[in-house]
Amino acid sequence: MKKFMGAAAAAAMLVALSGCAGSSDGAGGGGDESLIVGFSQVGAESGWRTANTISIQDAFEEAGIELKFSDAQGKQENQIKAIRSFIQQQVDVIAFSPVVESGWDTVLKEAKDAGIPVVLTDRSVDSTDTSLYESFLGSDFIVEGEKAGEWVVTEFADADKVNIVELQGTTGAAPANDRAEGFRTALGDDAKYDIIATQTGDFTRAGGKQVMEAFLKANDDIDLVYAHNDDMGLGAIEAIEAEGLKPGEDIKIVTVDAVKDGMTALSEGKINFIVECSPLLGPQLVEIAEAVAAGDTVEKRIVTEETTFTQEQATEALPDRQY
Ligand code: GYE
Repeated sequence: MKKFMGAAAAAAMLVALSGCAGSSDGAGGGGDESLIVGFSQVGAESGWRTANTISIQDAFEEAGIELKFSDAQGKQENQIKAIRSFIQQQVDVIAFSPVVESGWDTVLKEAKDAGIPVVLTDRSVDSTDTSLYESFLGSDFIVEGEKAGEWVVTEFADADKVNIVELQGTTGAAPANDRAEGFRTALGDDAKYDIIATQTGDFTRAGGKQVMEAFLKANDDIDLVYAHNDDMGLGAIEAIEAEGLKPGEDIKIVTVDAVKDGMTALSEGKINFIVECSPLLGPQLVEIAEAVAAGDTVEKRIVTEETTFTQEQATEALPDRQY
């Protein structure tokens, strides 16, 4: 409920911002129907990504705006190609979710020179020149990592030593960098928390399983898995069960996302805690695209509102979970 109110408030704010919108040529009528937005998606690596793609496609369809959708299959070079193609086609707005943080300045400058506004969604870039994009809509991944770490500190308050293994997201991706950082900040410098192994599982279930198998082979005293998303946590569950151990009991698990499969595992006690990351960015992205296409200034940073889930809260939320 809280999240919906947050999204509605943000949408209202954007509408207010675009209230003084310009198309004063008297042409009227056409409105959004003439807008064309190019969107470059990361890929289809996780349940989160699938829900995000559906949210975006549905929202643009509902608004009657043409969306040119391009799937980068996890490769930055494909995103750069897609953005160049959008520039060539002279779309009205370019939106994309950058697979990694670095290496965007050149292509973003090309879009700027062509006069096409760019909106970042879900993940950000590390460009120091923030005039290269209009707005960044998405979660605060550092806060998400901190929430995971804070849960660990409470959960293991009475333990003398906590051996942690970390399944990282895609190397170089903002959510991987920031979730690692926020987690460490929350653990602080208490020596009892020991991250004994950390490796990327590329945000996929198969990747999480494979890396967890290797972690289990190399360490027989793992207390906790911190997975940067549900899918990798679900892969880790398979690896732990294959070793004859009980996920959630013998080895505790904390993840980020809160997609349906993750919430189901949490409700069953196989995951112990999930930090929510909302993929439902479509409606707000439409608002932003409409505003920047009209030449309005929008908030440079729009942060998604999110919560956390315990086992009980997951059981309660599951029946209404949309994704
Ligand atoms: O957490 C993960 C996905 O960028 C927030 O990417 C997104 C992350 C999400 O693959 O499941």
